[in-house]
Amino acid sequence: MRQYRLIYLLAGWLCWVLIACSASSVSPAPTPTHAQTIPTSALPTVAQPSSPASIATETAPTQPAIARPATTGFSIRLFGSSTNDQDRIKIPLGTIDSAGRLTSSRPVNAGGDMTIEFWMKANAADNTAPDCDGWYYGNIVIDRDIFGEGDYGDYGIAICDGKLVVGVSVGSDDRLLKGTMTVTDGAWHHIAVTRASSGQVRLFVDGQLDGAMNGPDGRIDYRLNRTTSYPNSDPYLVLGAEKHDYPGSRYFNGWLDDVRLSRIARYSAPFTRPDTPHQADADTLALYRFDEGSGTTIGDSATGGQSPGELKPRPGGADQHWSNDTPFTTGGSPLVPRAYLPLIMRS
Ligand SMILES: [Ca+2]
Ligand SMILES: [Ca+2]
Repeated sequence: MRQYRLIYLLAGWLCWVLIACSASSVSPAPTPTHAQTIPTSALPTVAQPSSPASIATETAPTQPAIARPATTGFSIRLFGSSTNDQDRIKIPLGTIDSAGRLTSSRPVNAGGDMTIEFWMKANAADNTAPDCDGWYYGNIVIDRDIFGEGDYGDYGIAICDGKLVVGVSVGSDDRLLKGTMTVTDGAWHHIAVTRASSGQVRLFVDGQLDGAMNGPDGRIDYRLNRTTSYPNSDPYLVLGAEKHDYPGSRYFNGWLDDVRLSRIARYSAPFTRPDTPHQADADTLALYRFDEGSGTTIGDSATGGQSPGELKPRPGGADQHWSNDTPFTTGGSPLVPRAYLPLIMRS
C-alpha cells in the first residue's frame, strides 16, 4: 500500500507540475499595472505639438482679463456737460503759436470738397434742443466754428428737435440744412455730410438722403495766421461740445465712433450704410477710430496720422468716456461677449 500511495503522490505531483506549467504557458501576459501607477512627474518630458484646445484648457484660468474685444473696439461717450473746455474731443487744425495763430495746417483743416462721416448714438431725453435756425443753438456734435462770422468759413453739425442740422458759413453768408429723420432714438446711426466747393451740401442718415442745400461756395478752411481772441477754441475741430462754451449753449450727450474726414464728396446718392469701420484710403484726411480704450490721446488712423486729438475729460477722469458700445457688431445686435461682462459696464 505504501508503494501505491507513493506512486499516487508522485503521479499527483507530476500532474500538478504539468498543469502548472501548462497554465503558465497559456495564461495572458499580466496587465502592466506599473504603467498606470507611475507618477506622471516621473515620466520623461516629451515635447507635444500644442493644440488650441489644450492651450485653452490649460491656460484659461490664469489668462489676464481681456478688456478689449478686438472685433468691436471702443466708442467715445460724451455727457453733454457745459463744463469749461471739458467733456469733448479737441483736434488742433495745425500748429498753433503762442498767440493762437495757426502757422501751418494739418490735413484735418479741410476747405474744399469734403465729407464728414461718423456713427452716433443718442437719446432724446439727453439732447433736448428744440427746432432751431442755427446749428449753434442745437446739441452740438461737430463744431468747427470760429467765433462770429465765418471768415474763410466755418461749419457745424448739431441736433435740433431730434434731427440733425448742418450749417456752413463763409463771411456773413450763414446757411442751414435741416434734416427730417429722428436720430435720437437710442440706436446707432451712420451720418455722412458731403460738401462740395460749389457749395452743395448733402446730409445722409444711414445711407438715406435726409436733406440737401446750396451752401456758400469757396474754401471753408481755417485761415493761416489768422488772429483770434479765442486761441483755445477757434483753431480747433471740436467733437461733442460747443467749443467756446458760450453761455446757454447745448452739448451732445451720447456716443460717437469712427469719425472720418475726407477730401472728396463721397456720396451723391443713397448708399448702403456701412457695417464695418471706415477705410483709411487715399482720400482720407483724418480718421478717428476711438479704439484707444483709455487715456486722453485720440489717434488719427489716416495714412501718416497727422491730425491727432485730445480727449478732455469731464470731472471724474478719462475712463468714463471710453465705451465698448459700438456700431460694429455681429448679427446687428450689440456684441457683449460674456467673458467681458464684468469689464464693460462703462457707459
Ligand atoms: Ca461762426
Ligand atoms: Ca471705434
